[in-house]
Amino acid sequence: MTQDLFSNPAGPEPLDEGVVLLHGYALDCAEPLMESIHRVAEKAPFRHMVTPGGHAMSAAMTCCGPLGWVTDARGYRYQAQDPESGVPWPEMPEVFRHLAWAAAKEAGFPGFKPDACLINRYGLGARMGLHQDKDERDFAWPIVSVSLGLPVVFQLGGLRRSDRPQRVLLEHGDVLVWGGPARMRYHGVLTLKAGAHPLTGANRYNLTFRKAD
Ligand code: MD3
Ligand code: FE
Repeated sequence: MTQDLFSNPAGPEPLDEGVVLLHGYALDCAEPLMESIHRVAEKAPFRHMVTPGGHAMSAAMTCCGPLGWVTDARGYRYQAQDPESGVPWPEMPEVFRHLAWAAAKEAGFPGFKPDACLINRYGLGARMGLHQDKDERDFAWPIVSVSLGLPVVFQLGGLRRSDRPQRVLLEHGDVLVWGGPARMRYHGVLTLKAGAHPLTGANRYNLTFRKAD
């Protein structure tokens, strides 16, 4: 293993070309973020979406903002309505928008105004296999990710699926900005282990902010 799992000095840390780790950047707003997640989920409940291949995802998902990412038998896409209700996704909470904007600026992407936030909830045993995020229109914008609750081992692969992934521990409050040459890298998360977090219980939440359109 080339990556040290347990040392993360404070401040922006370039993990690799185009990847900026802001360790603990969301700690100060973790409580409002969690309250906002719960408020979004009252309107657009977490659900296990089904891949085009017919498999239910182990992470539960919901979205907020003008666009939401969905998967079903027809494929992957962004759309303005929650397919479960037919109504627009909940508005992106101000604390979300501000965090994404500030983190992107810190990482060298001023002016980031995401139009989609995908919220993933991982319970015991949930994982996400290696994939690329390529359903967005303009890959010049970064993706900003925010980890809350239980830690998980993240896999940072390369530009080809066959590239051996590096392992990075993602912890409560970590914010990562994936831009430039990192934008199209394969990535995933290993199986969530049992645990208890004061804010999230047995879960890990991940927010990913995207400019989809
Ligand atoms: C690297 N989520 O929602 S966040 C996803 O922890 C997703 O829920 C994971 O992958 C999670 O699509 C990982 C970190 C992340 C997000 C987007 C990336 C890493 C990325 C896009 C390009 C490269
Ligand atoms: Fe992804």
